[in-house]
Amino acid sequence: MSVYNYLLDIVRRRGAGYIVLIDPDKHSRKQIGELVEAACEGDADAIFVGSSIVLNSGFDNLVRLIKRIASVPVILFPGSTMQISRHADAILFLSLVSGRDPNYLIGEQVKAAPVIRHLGVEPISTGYMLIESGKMTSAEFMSNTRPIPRDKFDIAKATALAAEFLGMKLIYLEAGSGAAYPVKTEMIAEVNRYVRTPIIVGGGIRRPEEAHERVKAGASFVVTGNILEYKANRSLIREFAGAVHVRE
Ligand code: 1GP
Repeated sequence: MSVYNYLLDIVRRRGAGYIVLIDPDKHSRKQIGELVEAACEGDADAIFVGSSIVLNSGFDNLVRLIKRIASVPVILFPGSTMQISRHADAILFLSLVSGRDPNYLIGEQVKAAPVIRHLGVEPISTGYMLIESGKMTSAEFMSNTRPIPRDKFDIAKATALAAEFLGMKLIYLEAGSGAAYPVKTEMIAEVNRYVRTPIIVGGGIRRPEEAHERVKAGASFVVTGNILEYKANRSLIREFAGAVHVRE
Protein backbone atom coordinates (compact mmCIF):
# COMPACT_ATOMS: atom_id res chain seq x y z
CA MET A 1 0.00 0.00 0.00
CA SER A 2 1.31 3.49 -0.75
CA VAL A 3 1.95 5.76 2.22
CA TYR A 4 -0.77 8.09 0.97
CA ASN A 5 -3.29 5.25 0.96
CA TYR A 6 -2.10 4.22 4.42
CA LEU A 7 -2.85 7.76 5.61
CA LEU A 8 -6.31 7.71 4.04
CA ASP A 9 -6.93 4.35 5.68
CA ILE A 10 -6.00 5.79 9.09
CA VAL A 11 -8.61 8.50 8.64
CA ARG A 12 -11.21 5.91 7.63
CA ARG A 13 -10.47 3.60 10.55
CA ARG A 14 -9.52 5.99 13.36
CA GLY A 15 -11.31 9.20 12.38
CA ALA A 16 -8.00 11.09 12.13
CA GLY A 17 -4.27 10.51 12.40
CA TYR A 18 -1.74 11.73 14.94
CA ILE A 19 1.74 12.60 13.66
CA VAL A 20 4.88 13.32 15.66
CA LEU A 21 7.30 15.81 14.08
CA ILE A 22 11.01 15.35 14.73
CA ASP A 23 13.24 18.35 14.24
CA PRO A 24 16.73 16.96 13.54
CA ASP A 25 18.45 19.82 15.35
CA LYS A 26 16.65 19.71 18.64
CA HIS A 27 17.95 16.42 20.02
CA SER A 28 20.92 14.17 20.27
CA ARG A 29 20.73 10.92 18.29
CA LYS A 30 19.98 9.07 21.51
CA GLN A 31 17.06 11.39 22.35
CA ILE A 32 15.71 11.05 18.83
CA GLY A 33 15.79 7.28 19.14
CA GLU A 34 13.86 7.50 22.40
CA LEU A 35 11.33 9.90 20.95
CA VAL A 36 10.70 7.66 17.93
CA GLU A 37 10.20 4.66 20.20
CA ALA A 38 7.88 6.64 22.44
CA ALA A 39 5.90 7.88 19.44
CA CYS A 40 5.39 4.37 18.08
CA GLU A 41 4.53 2.85 21.44
CA GLY A 42 2.30 5.82 22.19
CA ASP A 43 0.23 5.00 19.11
CA ALA A 44 1.24 7.80 16.75
CA ASP A 45 0.34 7.01 13.12
CA ALA A 46 3.41 8.45 11.39
CA ILE A 47 6.63 10.36 11.98
CA PHE A 48 7.46 13.56 10.14
CA VAL A 49 11.11 14.60 9.91
CA GLY A 50 12.16 18.10 8.94
CA SER A 51 12.66 21.70 9.90
CA SER A 52 12.70 25.17 8.37
CA ILE A 53 16.45 25.08 8.75
CA VAL A 54 18.84 22.31 9.73
CA LEU A 55 22.16 23.25 11.29
CA ASN A 56 23.58 19.77 11.83
CA SER A 57 24.97 17.76 8.99
CA GLY A 58 24.12 14.08 8.66
CA PHE A 59 20.41 14.41 7.80
CA ASP A 60 20.48 11.23 5.74
CA ASN A 61 22.02 9.19 8.57
CA LEU A 62 19.50 10.53 11.00
CA VAL A 63 16.59 9.51 8.78
CA ARG A 64 18.15 6.06 8.49
CA LEU A 65 18.29 5.83 12.29
CA ILE A 66 14.66 6.92 12.62
CA LYS A 67 13.55 4.46 9.96
CA ARG A 68 15.35 1.61 11.71
CA ILE A 69 13.46 2.24 14.94
CA ALA A 70 10.05 3.32 13.65
CA SER A 71 7.20 0.89 13.19
CA VAL A 72 5.08 3.54 11.42
CA PRO A 73 5.84 5.37 8.15
CA VAL A 74 8.63 7.94 8.21
CA ILE A 75 7.65 10.92 6.08
CA LEU A 76 9.93 13.82 5.20
CA PHE A 77 8.55 17.28 5.86
CA PRO A 78 11.34 19.25 4.19
CA GLY A 79 12.20 22.88 4.80
CA SER A 80 14.46 22.77 1.76
CA THR A 81 15.87 20.51 -0.94
CA MET A 82 18.70 19.70 1.49
CA GLN A 83 16.25 17.55 3.46
CA ILE A 84 15.78 14.60 1.15
CA SER A 85 16.74 11.05 2.11
CA ARG A 86 16.35 7.69 0.44
CA HIS A 87 15.66 6.11 3.84
CA ALA A 88 12.24 7.75 4.19
CA ASP A 89 9.01 6.06 3.14
CA ALA A 90 7.55 9.22 1.62
CA ILE A 91 8.06 12.95 1.30
CA LEU A 92 5.53 15.75 1.50
CA PHE A 93 6.04 17.38 -1.88
CA LEU A 94 5.19 20.84 -0.65
CA SER A 95 4.20 23.92 -2.59
CA LEU A 96 3.85 27.05 -0.45
CA VAL A 97 0.51 28.08 -1.92
CA SER A 98 -0.15 30.81 0.66
CA GLY A 99 2.91 32.69 -0.61
CA ARG A 100 3.75 34.37 -3.89
CA ASP A 101 7.39 33.39 -4.20
CA PRO A 102 7.85 31.36 -7.39
CA ASN A 103 10.82 29.63 -5.84
CA TYR A 104 8.67 28.01 -3.14
CA LEU A 105 5.73 27.47 -5.48
CA ILE A 106 7.65 25.59 -8.18
CA GLY A 107 11.40 26.39 -8.21
CA GLU A 108 12.58 24.13 -5.39
CA GLN A 109 10.23 21.42 -6.64
CA VAL A 110 11.88 21.38 -10.08
CA LYS A 111 15.23 20.81 -8.38
CA ALA A 112 13.91 18.13 -6.04
CA ALA A 113 11.66 16.07 -8.34
CA PRO A 114 14.38 14.15 -10.25
CA VAL A 115 16.27 13.44 -7.02
CA ILE A 116 13.13 12.09 -5.34
CA ARG A 117 12.38 9.86 -8.31
CA HIS A 118 15.96 8.63 -8.41
CA LEU A 119 15.86 7.74 -4.70
CA GLY A 120 12.50 5.99 -5.04
CA VAL A 121 10.78 7.96 -2.28
CA GLU A 122 6.99 8.36 -2.61
CA PRO A 123 6.05 12.03 -3.16
CA ILE A 124 2.77 13.24 -1.66
CA SER A 125 1.70 16.49 -3.29
CA THR A 126 0.75 18.94 -0.53
CA GLY A 127 -0.60 22.48 -0.62
CA TYR A 128 1.25 24.17 2.22
CA MET A 129 -0.49 27.18 3.75
CA LEU A 130 1.12 29.38 6.39
CA ILE A 131 -1.45 30.91 8.72
CA GLU A 132 -0.62 33.93 10.85
CA SER A 133 -0.20 32.85 14.47
CA GLY A 134 0.66 35.72 16.76
CA LYS A 135 4.40 35.97 16.15
CA MET A 136 6.96 35.59 13.38
CA THR A 137 7.67 31.87 12.89
CA SER A 138 10.72 30.26 11.32
CA ALA A 139 8.71 29.11 8.30
CA GLU A 140 7.54 32.67 7.69
CA PHE A 141 10.98 34.18 8.14
CA MET A 142 12.82 31.57 6.09
CA SER A 143 10.33 31.64 3.21
CA ASN A 144 10.06 35.43 3.34
CA THR A 145 6.37 35.15 2.52
CA ARG A 146 3.33 36.59 4.28
CA PRO A 147 1.05 34.17 6.07
CA ILE A 148 -2.72 34.26 5.59
CA PRO A 149 -4.31 36.34 8.39
CA ARG A 150 -5.80 34.00 10.99
CA ASP A 151 -9.35 35.29 10.61
CA LYS A 152 -9.43 35.57 6.79
CA PHE A 153 -11.32 32.36 6.23
CA ASP A 154 -12.31 33.30 2.69
CA ILE A 155 -8.67 33.59 1.60
CA ALA A 156 -7.84 30.27 3.28
CA LYS A 157 -10.81 28.57 1.56
CA ALA A 158 -9.97 29.93 -1.88
CA THR A 159 -6.30 28.98 -1.47
CA ALA A 160 -7.15 25.44 -0.38
CA LEU A 161 -9.59 25.03 -3.27
CA ALA A 162 -6.98 26.23 -5.75
CA ALA A 163 -4.55 23.64 -4.34
CA GLU A 164 -7.23 20.98 -4.72
CA PHE A 165 -7.97 22.02 -8.32
CA LEU A 166 -4.23 21.82 -9.01
CA GLY A 167 -4.39 18.19 -7.94
CA MET A 168 -2.72 18.37 -4.54
CA LYS A 169 -3.53 15.43 -2.29
CA LEU A 170 -3.22 17.08 1.11
CA ILE A 171 -3.78 20.59 2.46
CA TYR A 172 -1.47 21.64 5.30
CA LEU A 173 -2.72 24.45 7.54
CA GLU A 174 0.46 25.52 9.31
CA ALA A 175 0.62 28.00 12.19
CA GLY A 176 4.40 27.43 12.37
CA SER A 177 6.56 25.66 14.88
CA GLY A 178 6.14 27.11 18.38
CA ALA A 179 3.27 29.33 17.21
CA ALA A 180 1.68 31.48 19.90
CA TYR A 181 -1.76 30.32 18.71
CA PRO A 182 -2.67 27.22 16.71
CA VAL A 183 -4.85 27.53 13.59
CA LYS A 184 -8.39 28.50 14.66
CA THR A 185 -10.95 25.72 14.72
CA GLU A 186 -13.33 27.99 12.78
CA MET A 187 -10.85 28.28 9.92
CA ILE A 188 -10.37 24.49 9.84
CA ALA A 189 -14.14 23.97 9.78
CA GLU A 190 -14.66 26.48 6.98
CA VAL A 191 -11.87 25.04 4.84
CA ASN A 192 -13.06 21.50 5.53
CA ARG A 193 -16.59 22.34 4.37
CA TYR A 194 -15.20 23.89 1.22
CA VAL A 195 -12.75 21.24 -0.04
CA ARG A 196 -12.65 17.45 -0.15
CA THR A 197 -8.89 17.12 0.30
CA PRO A 198 -7.72 15.85 3.72
CA ILE A 199 -6.39 18.60 5.97
CA ILE A 200 -3.26 18.44 8.14
CA VAL A 201 -3.06 20.95 10.99
CA GLY A 202 0.10 21.81 12.92
CA GLY A 203 1.91 24.50 14.85
CA GLY A 204 1.45 25.61 18.47
CA ILE A 205 -0.69 22.65 19.56
CA ARG A 206 0.27 22.07 23.19
CA ARG A 207 -2.64 20.18 24.77
CA PRO A 208 -4.51 17.02 23.71
CA GLU A 209 -7.80 18.96 23.97
CA GLU A 210 -6.54 21.42 21.35
CA ALA A 211 -5.75 18.48 19.07
CA HIS A 212 -9.20 16.99 19.70
CA GLU A 213 -10.99 20.26 18.90
CA ARG A 214 -9.11 20.49 15.61
CA VAL A 215 -10.15 17.00 14.58
CA LYS A 216 -13.74 17.81 15.53
CA ALA A 217 -13.49 20.88 13.29
CA GLY A 218 -12.42 18.73 10.34
CA ALA A 219 -8.67 18.12 10.52
CA SER A 220 -7.70 14.68 9.20
CA PHE A 221 -4.24 14.86 10.79
CA VAL A 222 -2.76 16.71 13.73
CA VAL A 223 0.99 17.29 14.04
CA THR A 224 2.88 18.17 17.22
CA GLY A 225 6.58 18.93 17.50
CA ASN A 226 7.81 21.22 20.26
CA ILE A 227 5.64 19.99 23.07
CA LEU A 228 7.17 16.52 22.90
CA GLU A 229 10.66 17.91 22.73
CA TYR A 230 10.27 19.11 26.28
CA LYS A 231 8.13 16.28 27.56
CA ALA A 232 9.00 13.23 25.47
CA ASN A 233 6.93 10.78 27.41
CA ARG A 234 4.76 7.95 26.28
CA SER A 235 1.77 8.93 28.33
CA LEU A 236 1.52 12.41 26.76
CA ILE A 237 1.92 10.92 23.28
CA ARG A 238 -0.76 8.38 24.11
CA GLU A 239 -3.05 11.16 25.31
CA PHE A 240 -2.58 13.08 22.07
CA ALA A 241 -3.19 9.94 20.03
CA GLY A 242 -6.33 9.18 22.05
CA ALA A 243 -7.59 12.73 21.55
CA VAL A 244 -7.07 12.50 17.78
CA HIS A 245 -8.41 8.97 17.23
CA VAL A 246 -12.03 9.99 17.60
CA ARG A 247 -13.44 6.88 15.94
CA GLU A 248 -12.01 4.40 18.46
C1 1GP B 1 4.05 21.18 12.44
O1 1GP B 1 5.40 23.07 12.60
C2 1GP B 1 4.50 22.28 13.28
O2 1GP B 1 3.16 21.66 11.51
C3 1GP B 1 5.02 21.83 14.59
O3 1GP B 1 4.70 22.83 15.46
O4 1GP B 1 6.46 22.43 17.12
O5 1GP B 1 4.60 24.07 17.55
O6 1GP B 1 4.17 21.61 17.56
P1 1GP B 1 5.00 22.74 17.01
